[in-house]
Amino acid sequence: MKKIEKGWVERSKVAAFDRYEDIYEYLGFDQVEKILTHENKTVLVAKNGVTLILTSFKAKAGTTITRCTFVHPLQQFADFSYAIDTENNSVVENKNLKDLVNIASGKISSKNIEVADYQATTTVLRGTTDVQISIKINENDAFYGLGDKTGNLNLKGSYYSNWCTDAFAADKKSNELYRTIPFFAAQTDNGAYGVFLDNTFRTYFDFGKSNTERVTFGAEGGILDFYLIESADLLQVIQHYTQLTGTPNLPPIWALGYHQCRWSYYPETRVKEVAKQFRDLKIPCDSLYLDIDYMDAYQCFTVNKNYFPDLKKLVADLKTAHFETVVMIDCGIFVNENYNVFSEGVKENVFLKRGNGELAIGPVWPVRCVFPDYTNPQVRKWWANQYEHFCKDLKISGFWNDMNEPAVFNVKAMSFLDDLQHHYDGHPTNHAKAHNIYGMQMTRASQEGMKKFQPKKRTFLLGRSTYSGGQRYAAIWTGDNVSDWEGLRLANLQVQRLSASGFSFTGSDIGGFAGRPDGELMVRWLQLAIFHPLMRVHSMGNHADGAAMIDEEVVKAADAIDRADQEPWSFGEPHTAASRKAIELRYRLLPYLYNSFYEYVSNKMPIVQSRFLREKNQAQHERDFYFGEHLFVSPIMKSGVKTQKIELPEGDWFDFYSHKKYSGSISYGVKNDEIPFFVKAGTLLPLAPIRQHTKEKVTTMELRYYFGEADFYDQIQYEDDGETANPIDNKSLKRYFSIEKTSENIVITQSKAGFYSPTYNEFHFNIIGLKQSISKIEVEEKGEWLLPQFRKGEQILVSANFEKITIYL
Ligand code: MIG
Repeated sequence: MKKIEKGWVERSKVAAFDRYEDIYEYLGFDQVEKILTHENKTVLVAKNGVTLILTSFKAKAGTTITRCTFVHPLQQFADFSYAIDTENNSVVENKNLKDLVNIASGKISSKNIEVADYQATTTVLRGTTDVQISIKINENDAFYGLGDKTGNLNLKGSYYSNWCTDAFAADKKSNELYRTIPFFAAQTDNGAYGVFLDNTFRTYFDFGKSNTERVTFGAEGGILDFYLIESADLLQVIQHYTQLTGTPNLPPIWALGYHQCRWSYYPETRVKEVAKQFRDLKIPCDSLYLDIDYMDAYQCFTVNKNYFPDLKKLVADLKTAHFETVVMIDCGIFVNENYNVFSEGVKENVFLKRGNGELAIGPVWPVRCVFPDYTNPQVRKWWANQYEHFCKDLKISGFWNDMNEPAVFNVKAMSFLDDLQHHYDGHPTNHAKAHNIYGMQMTRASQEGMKKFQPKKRTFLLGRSTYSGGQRYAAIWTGDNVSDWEGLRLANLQVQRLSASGFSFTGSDIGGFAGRPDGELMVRWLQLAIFHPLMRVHSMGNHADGAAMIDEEVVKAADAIDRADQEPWSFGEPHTAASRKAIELRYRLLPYLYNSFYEYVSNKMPIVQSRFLREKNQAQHERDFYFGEHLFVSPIMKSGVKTQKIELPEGDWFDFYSHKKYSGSISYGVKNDEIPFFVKAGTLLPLAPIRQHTKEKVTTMELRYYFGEADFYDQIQYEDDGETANPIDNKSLKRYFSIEKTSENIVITQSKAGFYSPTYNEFHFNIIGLKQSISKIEVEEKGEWLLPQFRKGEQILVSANFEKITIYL
């Protein structure tokens, strides 16, 4: 709840001749006088003119999605949203929703929740300044979501606001961070619900902090427009939210490999050296990054010819060595008449202006920058075209959009103030409304460019600032974190929380951005990141003093920073070997991760899943999480841990390394070069061979069956070539496995759909954890019978086209 500023006086208390700084008026919602239905909408008008529009969205059985839009009499309502994935979600149901609302009190009551106390504050001088509403909290309710916040996973008792901010070195007390994801989900005794407040002004959420009885949420302007998702199941709520706001296309498979970044690798000899070291030391890696120093004087879409005399050749050479190159593109454009992006942009009128018509100029990397208005479709097109040379000629395969909050140096506000004018896709407005979607629209424009100039290939774009729905356009890294154990803990929390907020393709700067980890922390961070869909090492490197541009505090911190390297071999043995082992494991798990990504794209299933998503009342468990449906990860979060107490979820779990079966509460003996993780009994786990990069052909895949006691399991495994844009049915393959168990045998059946032929023809098949002895194994392939030799604990080679494996007990 926003505090009313001093000097504001309620209008009803003011006599006609008194003068105050500003006076305000509250508008509530009660005494409904009129109810109409109009094109799938139920419209309720209160006596004071405040109107509530209710719309129902199609959802799976057992779930309801109700959009509640409150408009007060002075506001104009244009039904427009940047967040909603309109291509896939315009399925509105024809339902009369008037019974949800109590005519006298204006309360919206649904199955388990009551939404009440709508309030809009309008003032003479500033118009609508605040809209809010609240929901009753029950004793056991727990709250999750809100994207990237750094506090406890359960948001109960906390207050957060959203205003995209360049939050260098954020800690657990930080509030406004790089992203704005105004969505939360609640687990209640009777089920679950979610609220997505689709409002791009600064939004705020008070989860019972100022009033323990209520969660209050609102925005500092605009319309109170929210989606109420109700279901028996919390995971369903998250999936429906993700359905509403969309998912990205499948990434190129290389983007799920290991990425090496630093601020910055230059000149080109250094880049080549790093590439060579990866191959020489046999540490797998798929991509290398060029940070801002590759640009000529920080001018986007230019190249510093001293450092990179022939970038095209470098990119080609790296590609020959199977490294993809990813380069940084910022949004601040240098004010320089001799720089075509600036001069052309001025001609085309693409840059943001202030209310008085002046170009909005602010310092970022170049000391004077202007900023494209990405909320204008014409500007997005113009921006997309800037990528032509880099994509088509230089053949750069990935891009990285930074500073798009938009961050402005040297000013306390860290960004622009409200008076900047935005197109907002034909709904002109100022920066107060457009700030939070600026970064999202930048990545949208960049994505457009990449798709235009590499139409056949999948794109990879990494972004920093974004808004709900921004997951459609870019993968996200959590931002400038700190190289300490607390930074590792926050990385774990932030990725879990983003994942529960629609963003599965995320990761942190491994090892930390500011400061330097020691070898042990670096290894533990790499191990955690095996299970983060984006696995990228990044650090501030030798640019600590660049932080001087940000503020003095940071300069002090920077002085204390050791500026050494952060590549996986930079910490000496035994850390290099442990780092290699971690990255190798990532490559082994790629088929499983890829399938989990497919589940995310097709079924909106988050890839990293906090315990509370799968088990009720698990809010206290923050450390351990599920990775896809079948793996459970218990990362090491402290120095010198010898044993870790792990509360396994229900059922039997196999230790990935020792194959030992565990259940319940265990004390696990920890090794330096391993991260504890477990495979659920009943899982068929595909494992790729260790490769140095994803272009290396897989010729045999391992397939492990982790024996489970149930009579039946089934599982799907998705595959395709990992690079062709929009794979369609005949370019992909789905393997449907089912496993049936009787007292005499176990039968694993495979049927396939699609026409993609993988590069491998065989599975190394193995059974883990079967106590009984096996008398014989029969493998059936297209009507032929093969009888491989098999001894327990050994692998057998079976055709990847097998139709049936029968294991006789
Ligand atoms: O003000 O491009 O978060 O990843 O290395 C710093 C330099 C600007 C901030 C990004 C960071 C990147 C750095 N950038």
